[in-house]
Amino acid sequence: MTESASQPLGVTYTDQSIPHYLNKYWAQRNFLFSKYNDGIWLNEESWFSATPEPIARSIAEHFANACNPRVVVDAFCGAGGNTIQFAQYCDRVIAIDVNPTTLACAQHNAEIYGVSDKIEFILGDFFDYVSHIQADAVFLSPPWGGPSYLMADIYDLDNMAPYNLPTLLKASRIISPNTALYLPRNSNREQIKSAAESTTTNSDCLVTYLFAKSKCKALCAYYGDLSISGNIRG
Ligand code: MGP
Repeated sequence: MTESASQPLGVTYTDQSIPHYLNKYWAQRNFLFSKYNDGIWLNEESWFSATPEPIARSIAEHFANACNPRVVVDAFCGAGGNTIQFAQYCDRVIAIDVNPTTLACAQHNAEIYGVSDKIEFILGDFFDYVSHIQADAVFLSPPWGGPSYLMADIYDLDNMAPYNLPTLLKASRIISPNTALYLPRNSNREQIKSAAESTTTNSDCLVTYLFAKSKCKALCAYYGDLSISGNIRG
């Protein structure tokens, strides 16, 4: 197990201590992080928003194949599932999270995967940093307003809280048009498409549905050069 400076409260669990409402995520712990048993830290809110590792890897591979970015921003890095995978494919990842416990989890987990030297961790609000960051591509896995997103047949991205799709895209494009969003699988595709049309450089967008163990978990909306699916990594 990798030792980190100090372990925050409530980031390690057992069969007995996992809160009942997180049981389904606990059952998938080695699927969320294949190195879970090496001492991965996850605070309560990270359990339900972590990207399953095979999906995080496929997104990082898509970034590499589509535009081979040198520097990637992970704007809502959570416990680091996506950051760790991006770090395997690019030179540097800028990983941002507003919650100090969540960011401590991401730092610790990156150490377990042996990629922490490629990551710059920032404790803060992504929106405060957009004018100060230089990067080739941006990945956003924002809050979806909790697990209730599945109550609607079609999820309204204009009402996603606390940040809706237009707000997120407007901010990320200050850094780069090469932007991807990890969104609910029932997201309104018309809204994803019309958001692409609001950019002046490239109105294309690519939507991929992300499956794990034969079940659709989420979708990824790719804009800018990331919307080009056929590029081969140079
Ligand atoms: P889920 O709500 O557990 O759905 O989310 P499902 O399909 O009912 O799960 P099942 O396996 O029990 O069938 C599925 C995946 O969506 C999670 O593993 C996360 O990767 C992602 N996800 C879920 N939520 C609520 C969020 C969120 O708020 N933000 C982000 N970025 N991802 C989320």
